[in-house]
Amino acid sequence: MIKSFAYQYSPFSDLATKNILMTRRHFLAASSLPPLMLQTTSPALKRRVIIDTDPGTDDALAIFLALNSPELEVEALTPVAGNVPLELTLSNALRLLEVAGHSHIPVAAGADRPLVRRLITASYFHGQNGLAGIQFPEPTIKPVAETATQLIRRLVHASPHEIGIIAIGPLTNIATAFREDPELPRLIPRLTIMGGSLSGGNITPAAEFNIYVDPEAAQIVFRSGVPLTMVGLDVTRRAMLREEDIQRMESSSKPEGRAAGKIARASLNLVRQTSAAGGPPMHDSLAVGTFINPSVVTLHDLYVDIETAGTLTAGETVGYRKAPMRASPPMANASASPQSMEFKPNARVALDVDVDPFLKMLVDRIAG
Ligand SMILES: [Ca+2]
Repeated sequence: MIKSFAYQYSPFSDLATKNILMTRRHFLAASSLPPLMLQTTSPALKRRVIIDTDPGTDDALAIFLALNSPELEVEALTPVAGNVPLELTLSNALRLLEVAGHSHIPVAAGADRPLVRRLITASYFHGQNGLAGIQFPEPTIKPVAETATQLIRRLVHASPHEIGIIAIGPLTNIATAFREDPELPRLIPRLTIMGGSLSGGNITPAAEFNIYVDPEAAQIVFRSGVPLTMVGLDVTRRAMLREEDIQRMESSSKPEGRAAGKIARASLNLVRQTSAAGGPPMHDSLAVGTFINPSVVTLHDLYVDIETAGTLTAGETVGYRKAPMRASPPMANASASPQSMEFKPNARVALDVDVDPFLKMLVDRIAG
């Protein structure tokens, strides 16, 4: 009863709408909590989660946030090629777990390239090593023998409807798992992604980086029917670390707090080399924050599909709020007539964010 309550609290859980096993006392207790008081949720209510990731400077802080959040039980990390090649995202994931004292969490190697495209990385923004050039010791722990998709499928099937996923890199691993195992999307209570944008991209005018790297994978995921929350640039580009946040992490008594401070300081310097103002955006951490407590953002039900054909726009997330839902006209030599689509929301999309409470949660938890 208690175990399932954590999901039932989430207003976006399938179970929530059914109120299965939820007592009136639980419901009233959950309803009356101010949103950020959920930080004190007892360990008995932990939600189990896999983090699919491409560390990545903001991935590092996102992973530290998850590991320091009493609401979450991190079951595994599944690195994927993205910000830097898999060789580095894999070793960085192992390094970050060691730094944070969570060496017991399994790490399973994922895809080393997108489904059908060449890998484009973002080392200009994450440093050649993916962690803004900060050197951490070589990891002593090793990846498990299973691949990322084998591990994801095994964990989800062993505990159907219990294990959520936070995906903060290109969606190659998740799409591959869904393709291998079409039943999987129905067994995952929530997939929260950092990715996409309804307000312009960051790697091209149209596309956000994670979706741009593997648009075909993103299309599989968005069309899969999995309960999906999209935390994209519309909100994440506004959640920038401030100088005082970085100083708090730098003076933390916790190893992962100080590691986060070093990465954030180096990221700030990289940001200053590439753009005019502001601090490092906490793209991935906001996806973790939203998974923990959706009230840090404002979510809207939309139908979102992924542009995969465009030569200038591949990876664009096209969001429909209402009819008419219509695709581009067919070519003159095609037999099909213009396609009208049924409006059926497939994603909860974050379109506004309460930045200060989110940053407070992030820094309080990481810095300790
Ligand atoms: Ca990432």
